[in-house]
Amino acid sequence: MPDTAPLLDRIRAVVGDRGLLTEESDTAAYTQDWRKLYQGRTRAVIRPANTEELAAVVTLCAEAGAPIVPQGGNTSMVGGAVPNADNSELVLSTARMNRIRDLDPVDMTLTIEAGATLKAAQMAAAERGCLLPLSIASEGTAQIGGVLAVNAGGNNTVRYGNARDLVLGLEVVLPDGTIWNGLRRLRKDNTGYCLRQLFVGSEGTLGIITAAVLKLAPAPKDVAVAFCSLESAAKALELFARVQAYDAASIGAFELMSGLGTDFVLKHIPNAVLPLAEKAPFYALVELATPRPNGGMRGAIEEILEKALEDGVVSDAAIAESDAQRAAFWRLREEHSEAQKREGASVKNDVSVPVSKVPAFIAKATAACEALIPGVRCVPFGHMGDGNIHFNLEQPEGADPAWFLEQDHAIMETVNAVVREYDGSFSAEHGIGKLKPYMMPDWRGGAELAIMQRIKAALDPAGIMNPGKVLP
Ligand code: 2HG
Ligand code: ZN
Repeated sequence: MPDTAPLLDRIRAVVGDRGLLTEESDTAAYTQDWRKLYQGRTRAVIRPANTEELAAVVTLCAEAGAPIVPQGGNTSMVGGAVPNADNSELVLSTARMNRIRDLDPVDMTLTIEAGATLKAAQMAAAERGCLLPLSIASEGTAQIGGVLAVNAGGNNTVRYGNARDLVLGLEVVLPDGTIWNGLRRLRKDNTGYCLRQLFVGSEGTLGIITAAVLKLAPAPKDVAVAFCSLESAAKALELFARVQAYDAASIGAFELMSGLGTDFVLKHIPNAVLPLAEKAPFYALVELATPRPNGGMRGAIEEILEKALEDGVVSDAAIAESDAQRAAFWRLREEHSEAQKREGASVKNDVSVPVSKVPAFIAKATAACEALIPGVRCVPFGHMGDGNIHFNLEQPEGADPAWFLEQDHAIMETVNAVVREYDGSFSAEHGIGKLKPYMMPDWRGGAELAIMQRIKAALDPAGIMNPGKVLP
């Protein structure tokens, strides 16, 4: 990268002192990912206050040929938002662009800027009696722009789809600084190529999402949550099939947890308590929800579980009696990543298979990983209702964390071989980022990767937008 001082002066003139961080103590939080897999360096973190400022900054960077790494809440699991270690990339943070521009409870739409956290967006929707039906463990920190850029999935995909399915309109700044205002809130709009879906899932490699129109749903008024123990993942599938047959439209979430992963939560997370008398090899968190008041969710879940207990599908179950208990059940699920981090080094496999293949996949992948690394601790958990399992591996007890992390490619290859057997995907909801581009030719090679490369070349010919991410 050429001398950046003149460029940074020009950028300062656009965003002011408040919008430019250059001291290493200030930029440190932006240069390392949540998992601490990558330590980057940057000369500056730019924090524009609005779309016009952001576009002006991108224009200046494009003129200078300066590579940009867009960043939201920096919660990527695949290093998607951190700069390289060679100090050649500038970080462009959307954090200050966090306004809610509009919420229309009749259109059921929320128009919101990229830097708002997902939690803030959910709360804005709830205040007006609506639901933003996207929920992920990092929602307090993750920002809308990043959530859309990576097409996050999370807990409610089984019912509402992924982030992609909630996007009606987008505003995007392209790699040359052009602002594309596609903030339409239409349910029907067949007008050529669907550009918004091109940017959703592009992980900041084609442009920077600055605002979006999101589709809302009616807020649930009757919710029932159960925490169930199960002898095996196969029993969890049987339970899922029963809930689906009973009332598929009411399933809000169906989450799977392993006994070991839950033990880590109980060990590391303060005040975490198992709501059941005995531990089990697997647990499922089942949420039923309806916008109808007194919609019978409690009765439904009781009926399903009574029969499932009778038939030996479920070993035990607790139904939340209050909002606080419901939150406590969810916490046991949502703290899985944090607990694994505290337990030691872990290698993550964010994969998906057809829902019906989840138990077979878990069994095979567990056997394969245990054969590869004796003593490794498999921690499968996640969104069973949509087939997305986080097949994470915790280092063997007492092993050197650095040594374990060096095995990451071998581990991912082993798991991916099983994923392939079941026609699954090597990246379900976390994206490709910096961690997985090398897998792309193998999984998406041929015409698919060639199309992606042509799109990238057309929109970002100089390759300044999030270089080294997604594409090999
Ligand atoms: C979750 O479902 C997140 O909690 C993180 O997607 C999963 O830590 C992980 O691998
Ligand atoms: Zn997940």
